Amino acid sequence: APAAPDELDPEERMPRAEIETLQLERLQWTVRHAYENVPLYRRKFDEHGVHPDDIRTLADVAKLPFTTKADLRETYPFGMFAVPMEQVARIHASSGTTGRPTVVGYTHDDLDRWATLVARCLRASGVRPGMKVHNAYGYGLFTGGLGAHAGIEKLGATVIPMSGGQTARQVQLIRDFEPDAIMCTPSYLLTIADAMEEAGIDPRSTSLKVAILGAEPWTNEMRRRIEERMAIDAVDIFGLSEVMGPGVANECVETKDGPHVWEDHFLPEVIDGETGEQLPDGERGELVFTSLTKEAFPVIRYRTRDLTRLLPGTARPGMRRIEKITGRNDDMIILRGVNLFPTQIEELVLGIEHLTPHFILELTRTGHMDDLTVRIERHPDLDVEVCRAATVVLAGRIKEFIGSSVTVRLEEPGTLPRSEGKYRRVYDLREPS
Ligand code: ADP
Ligand code: K
Repeated sequence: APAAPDELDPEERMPRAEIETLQLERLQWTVRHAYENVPLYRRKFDEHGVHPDDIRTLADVAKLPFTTKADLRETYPFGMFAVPMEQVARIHASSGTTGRPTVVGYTHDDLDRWATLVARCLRASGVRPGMKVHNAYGYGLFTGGLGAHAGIEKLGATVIPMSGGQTARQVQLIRDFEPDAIMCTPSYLLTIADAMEEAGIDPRSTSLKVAILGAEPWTNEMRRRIEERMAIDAVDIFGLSEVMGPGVANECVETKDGPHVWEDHFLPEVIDGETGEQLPDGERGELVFTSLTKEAFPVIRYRTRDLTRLLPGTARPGMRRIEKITGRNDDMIILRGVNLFPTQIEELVLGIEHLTPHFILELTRTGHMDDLTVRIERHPDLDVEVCRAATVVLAGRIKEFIGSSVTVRLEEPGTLPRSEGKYRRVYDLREPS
């Protein structure tokens, strides 16, 4: 018989006090490991006047310098690896929309721990050994595909290694193979649901019971839409390649109240992005992680640029949760002095029943004035006038929310770009000034 969850991975349900004891031991190990084996960490610690011996309590983590994407670029490609290359079993790299990609490495044991944590995420999402999981995260250098793959196998479920793209084929294989769960980005699941409808399949009628969705921000409004449309549970998985990949944190299906951080392996902090000051739990700021068990690529106070807050654990009381991440510093739009995140528009759009989730945001400039245009596809089954009325409601709500006017343009069904992975929502067409 398949092992019960706790037998597979007892640390998952450790009480808070035990987690903290483990965290301190592992933090001390990590800091020493980084200092002794990564020249950049040694240099930064020395410049900062801090030594591994100074880490006596968990709070001492605040004495350490931050690590940023710039540090990874400076040491491109392998300068931050803390083990000899012969011990590196795998390399991944993140997309790197600006400049060089960031490269990360894993030992065999790192890969094994990663798989264990993704298996933990899957269990928290309601997936069990013996179920079939359709994996539509992209395979390759991106951590999503292979990261999810290993976790599905580790759990003892059956992996269907579909990767991203070839959407018609995805639909056919979902119908033929009857998977219980699917893993992909939330925006790609929308593409798949559309393709089901085009193929004459009711998205509510498939074998899928749960979707484990991540790699990009998505709102609770989007969750509601997806769950209704596909008759599934939609659960949030969070991660980033620098810290490990998918599986750093995951929601529990019974509460769906934000991802629990697997704190036996990662120490989270939230800081004020401007001052670098650590913020108390409950306050919003930039999420920072220190890895606790990584051999090949330890990270010390890595600044994710993701914005959220730390909350007490619920379904896993030993671990803290992060509030569902709705934005990253890099995604922030500054429109006439007002800060705006694409997810805030997503919430407003999906709060209006007659609007589709297919929209993009375009920024333009006339003279010194910035303009935002929301281009949104009309609902194929609804009267054009009904859709037009809904866009007027949307324009009003956005104006109320940000205090200035935007243009909302109704587009024909199927004319805007569709997601095949991480969706590009914002197009900045302003002249570089
Ligand atoms: P890249 O930096 O190239 O996007 P990654 O693939 O490592 O590289 O992406 C990690 C980032 O993706 C995170 O820092 C976060 O911004 C975003 N992300 C991942 N999972 C989620 C999620 N569940 N919710 C919101 N954002 C997420
Ligand atoms: K999914």
